[in-house]
Amino acid sequence: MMLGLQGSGKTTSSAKLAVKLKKEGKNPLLVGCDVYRPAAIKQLQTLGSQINVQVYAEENCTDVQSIIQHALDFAKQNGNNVLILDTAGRLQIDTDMMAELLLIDKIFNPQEKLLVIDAMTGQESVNVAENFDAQLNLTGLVLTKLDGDSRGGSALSVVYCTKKPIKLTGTGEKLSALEDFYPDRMATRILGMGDIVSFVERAKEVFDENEAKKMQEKLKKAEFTFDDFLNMQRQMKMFGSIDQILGMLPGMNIKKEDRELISHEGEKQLKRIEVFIQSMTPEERANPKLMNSSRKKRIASGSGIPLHDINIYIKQFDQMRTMMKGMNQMKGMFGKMGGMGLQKMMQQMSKFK
Ligand SMILES: Nc1nc2c(ncn2[C@@H]2O[C@H](COP(=O)(O)OP(=O)(O)OP(=O)(O)O)[C@@H](O)[C@H]2O)c(=O)[nH]1
Ligand SMILES: [Mg+2]
Repeated sequence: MMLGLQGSGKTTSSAKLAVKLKKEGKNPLLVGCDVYRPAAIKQLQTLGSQINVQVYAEENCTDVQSIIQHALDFAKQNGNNVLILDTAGRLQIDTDMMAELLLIDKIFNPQEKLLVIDAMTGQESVNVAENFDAQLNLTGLVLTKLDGDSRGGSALSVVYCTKKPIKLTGTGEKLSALEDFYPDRMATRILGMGDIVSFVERAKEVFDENEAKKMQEKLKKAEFTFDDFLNMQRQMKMFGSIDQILGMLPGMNIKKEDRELISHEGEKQLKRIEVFIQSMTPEERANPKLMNSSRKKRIASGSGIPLHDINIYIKQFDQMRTMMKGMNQMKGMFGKMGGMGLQKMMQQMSKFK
């Protein structure tokens, strides 16, 4: 028995489930129990013919109980060994609807009572699931529309509150888009777009607040020096590799391989920049404006880095300084770690060539 709010994906998931069962060698029968929405039976019949699965429905009959009884009789004669009951949805859980479902449950005692939840619904689905479970004692959950933008974080709360497993997931409108539930994939999905919680926790561990405030002031006034850059880089290193940092930031959406490449290149460049800065005198490090051509030449021969690259580093350092000054969201970067601020900074840093 497929249950759920209106539009959650019951009918689609019923058809998907039929496809899955058929593949497993069963002979499913789809039963149209949505007798309220005029087009519901037609929808089920269309889906059934697409997947070559029989549909039992009675047009002009609103007695769901008798429809199911007839469907059972039909199945027995016809050799169907699984019935999938596509029930009607409602905008909110209403008592009439629940009474009807309770009756079906009592009379036919379905082996599976699956609540279909739209992943986009968010935390409201917790209330819905608790309500359904309290009345019907669900056997499992189906989480649909995981192909959308939603991360499906509500799955955690729903499972936690009902203690019922997610048995299937819907990952598209196509009737093949039904998957078993893989907890690790769900966890990666929930965390994968950026584990901002770990990110902030890590930041709190690593960055010194006083240091952060000083740095913030400097950034605001564009007093950021090469020394500060080195300092920042050291703190960054304590924070983790560029790869780890990128992995924790939300919305980066970079593939793991690419992240490793960026990280590898980025770290190589950062090491080179460190050598470059360490070849400067303390005065030069504290005052980037001192960098004239004879000083640059001296640093080039001292560090073994070509003058051309040194010019680029200095130019990019200046750009970064200007950018940082304008970056209002950098507020408390090392204290509160404004994620976007750091993200932009990392991008800028990885541009060093
Ligand atoms: N992208 C995407 N769309 C889905 C998925 N499952 C269902 N849909 C779409 O969601 C809409 C509603 O799906 P239905 O299966 O009709 O939902 P329902 O729960 O039967 O709706 P009612 O019978 O009106 O309560 C349809 O346009 C489906 O194509 C899914 O996993 N991914
Ligand atoms: Mg439906």
